[in-house]
Amino acid sequence: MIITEQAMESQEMKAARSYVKEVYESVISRNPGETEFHQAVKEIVDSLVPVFAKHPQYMHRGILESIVEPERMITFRVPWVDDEGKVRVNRGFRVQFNSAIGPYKGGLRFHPSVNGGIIKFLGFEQIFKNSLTGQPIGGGKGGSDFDPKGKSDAEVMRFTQSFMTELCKYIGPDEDVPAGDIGVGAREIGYMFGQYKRIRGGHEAGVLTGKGIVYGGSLARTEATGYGTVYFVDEMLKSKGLSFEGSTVVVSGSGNVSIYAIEKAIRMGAHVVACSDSNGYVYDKNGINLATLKRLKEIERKRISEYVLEHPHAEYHEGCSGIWTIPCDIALPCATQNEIDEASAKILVENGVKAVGEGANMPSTLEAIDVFLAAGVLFGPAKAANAGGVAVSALEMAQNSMRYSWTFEEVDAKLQNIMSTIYRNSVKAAEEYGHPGNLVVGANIAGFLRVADAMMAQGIV
Ligand code: NDP
Ligand code: 2IT
Repeated sequence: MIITEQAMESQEMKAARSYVKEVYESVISRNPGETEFHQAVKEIVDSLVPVFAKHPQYMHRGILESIVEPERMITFRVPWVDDEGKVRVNRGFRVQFNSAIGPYKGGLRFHPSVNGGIIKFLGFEQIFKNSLTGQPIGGGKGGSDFDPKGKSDAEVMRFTQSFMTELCKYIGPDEDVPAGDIGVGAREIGYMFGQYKRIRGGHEAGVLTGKGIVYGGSLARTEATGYGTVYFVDEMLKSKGLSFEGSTVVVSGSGNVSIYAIEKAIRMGAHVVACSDSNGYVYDKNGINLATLKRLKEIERKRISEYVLEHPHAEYHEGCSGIWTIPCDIALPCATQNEIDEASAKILVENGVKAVGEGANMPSTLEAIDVFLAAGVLFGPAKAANAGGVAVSALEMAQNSMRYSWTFEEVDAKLQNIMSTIYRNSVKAAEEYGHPGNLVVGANIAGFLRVADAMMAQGIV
């Protein structure tokens, strides 16, 4: 019997689909209740079906069942004493997910919602994101359910010192290199670096990234994630003859990623009309005043509602999801996971959104992504669009190793180059594997292949 090429292909696709389904079902049963982790795995495995069909050797070697299992998951107690003298106990986490292409690398998140499933979703995504940057960094993530809001500087210092007293046993410039994420910025990194140095001795600058410039930080790391997201979206826009110039932009959040996405979008000629925090959002039809925003959030650590006290023509609305009802050309979700659900995605599409760039990690639900892709919206998935932060972290590690620092312009030029390479590689992988224009599939595949090849080369470890 002659088997046609098409029938052959569909048989291979069938085998790949059933392999992926089996691994996904085992992830659900082995990690009960970790819904965000399940969601992150689902997005990846669905994208990888054509890869396993084309390269069955990855299936035979069990790459997928290996990659969904962290190499190591560390959980620890973080006791500290608050300003009233009361003992508080938080939980600390570090997931060392995959070291096939380099030392574990990924941020630390301090937020009351942090649990093992959240850290695993973030660490899992980080494997593919870090691979996409083209740099030698593996995937890791960590954090704590500590809530920095409303805490004094002294309390934050005592907590971070206690956190690092335990974490320092597991990290190092060639082993695992943490950085910031939600609730962890320059202040927290500074205290953690000080404690690490005190315990371990020596000045191992490359153990953390996002450090202050005066003690080994990289210029442009603060700006990198937000700028990188805008550079990535600009690449998507250019492919359709569009640009930021004159466009209306909505950016959720008002933290590190949001502030610098807003700054770069404004510099590219956009009109950024809204931003938010976890209490509500501000709509300023004249354009968000960046100087006010930076002062309120970076210096005074105040709520976004205070913006309207200084700009009374602007509107403040309680609640987060309302921000997506504001008509815009470009939406940049830069706050947190699952902030755009199916209903919000539909409203954005009805209002004519042309591009969505994910500055946050997994800000769109799987259903929301389907809405954007079906409507032909240019969609920049998180792993690709927000990879600029970790990419510049890797440049910070490189500078620390060289005991040398590049200028802001040099780092920014490297960042732009990395973002356009990620864009091109994602476009190419999407085309090669039968999903032209789908950057979710393209980024997942391009990120996966490098890690899978490294795992194949290194044997069953
Ligand atoms: P920040 O802590 O600086 O800012 C977070 C912002 O998001 C704040 O405005 C915060 O509001 C808001 N936010 C946080 N949690 C929620 C929530 N549950 N609901 C609504 N709003 C919320 O963090 P970053 O800017 O660093 O991080 C933002 C996102 O970007 C995260 O998804 C992070 O994982 C991702 N990311 C960060 C990178 C980095 O380099 N920092 C790199 C790549 C991705 P509030 O102050 O009220 O809590
Ligand atoms: O999600 C991320 O990529 C980050 N929080 C940045 C990680 C890093 O190591 O710079």
